[in-house]
Amino acid sequence: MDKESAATTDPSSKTRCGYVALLGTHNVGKSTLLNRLVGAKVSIVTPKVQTTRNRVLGIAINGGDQIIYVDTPGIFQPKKRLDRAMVAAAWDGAADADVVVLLADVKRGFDVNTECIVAGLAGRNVLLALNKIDLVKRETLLELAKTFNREGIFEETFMISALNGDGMDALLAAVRARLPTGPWLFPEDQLTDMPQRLMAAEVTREKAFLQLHQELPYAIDVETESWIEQDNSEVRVEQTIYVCRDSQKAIVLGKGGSRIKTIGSTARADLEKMFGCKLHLFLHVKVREHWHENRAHYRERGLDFDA
Ligand SMILES: Nc1nc2c(ncn2[C@@H]2O[C@H](COP(=O)(O)OP(=O)(O)OP(=O)(O)O)[C@@H](O)[C@H]2O)c(=O)[nH]1
Ligand SMILES: [Mg+2]
Repeated sequence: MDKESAATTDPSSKTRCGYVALLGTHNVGKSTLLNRLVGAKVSIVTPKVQTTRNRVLGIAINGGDQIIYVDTPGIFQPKKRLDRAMVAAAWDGAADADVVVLLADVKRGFDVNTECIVAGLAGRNVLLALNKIDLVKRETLLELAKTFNREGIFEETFMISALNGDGMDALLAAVRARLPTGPWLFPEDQLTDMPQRLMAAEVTREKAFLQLHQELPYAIDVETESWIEQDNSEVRVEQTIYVCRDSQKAIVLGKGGSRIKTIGSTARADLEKMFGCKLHLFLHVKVREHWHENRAHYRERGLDFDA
């Protein structure tokens, strides 16, 4: 995190500013929570596991404090290179943070991945956020809170629904109280540090994830090849969806190009909202057999190829 070069407010002010890592296994709602706390779509969300592949910053201002949330990839037992890099990025996010919030899905409870994360957080002060409370009864929640708190590492427990916003005020107050005093590290209107080309690629990957099934979402990657701002203030964006095999290319295209058309139109609608301009999106599908083994892919996303 480039704290040195980031813009600051008056250093004599009494504001608070710090990094808050959102940690948890996959699919517990970390990205949904980040978007809710920031009040805008910054990180992509799907019902599929391993949606977030790299660290995503979401910056919010609350009552004069600047809170820099760090969304992280879900932590699990990694096997492949990309999985290892994702899990390493998640732990890096926690290492640098002033506050760590561990998220858990109340439907899944204290599963083996969460157990490993708790072990890895030994010695840290951690806030526990039991998420998706809209899905279970209150009695179940109290039992679950007891189970988690046997671990003895949680300073406070919060029952939240990142989806409908329940429990946000209490969580936010606890987070703010733990931030160090100091000047803001980012300009007031900045929501993330993610370059817009990568953000646009992420949105298209989200739409592709939603359209594809089984293993296919994990075989794709999206790159923004060009982003051209035209004289009429419209933007022309060219992106490539990479797949590992020819057979996958046919599935991404769909019958008569129907699937790629849906991916393109849904991505364009989101991108126009996010960037506040009319946008022309051109999608291509190409086979790049070994993109998982491409060092540049990892570098561009701040991932460690050798993790
Ligand atoms: N019912 C309910 N669903 C939720 C809630 N929060 C998140 N979800 C859903 O859970 C799924 C996963 O949400 P994400 O925010 O992508 O989860 P994540 O932890 O970022 O997942 P990874 O990036 O894969 O690690 C999505 O379908 C969300 O809509 C919640 O409070 N209630
Ligand atoms: Mg996520």
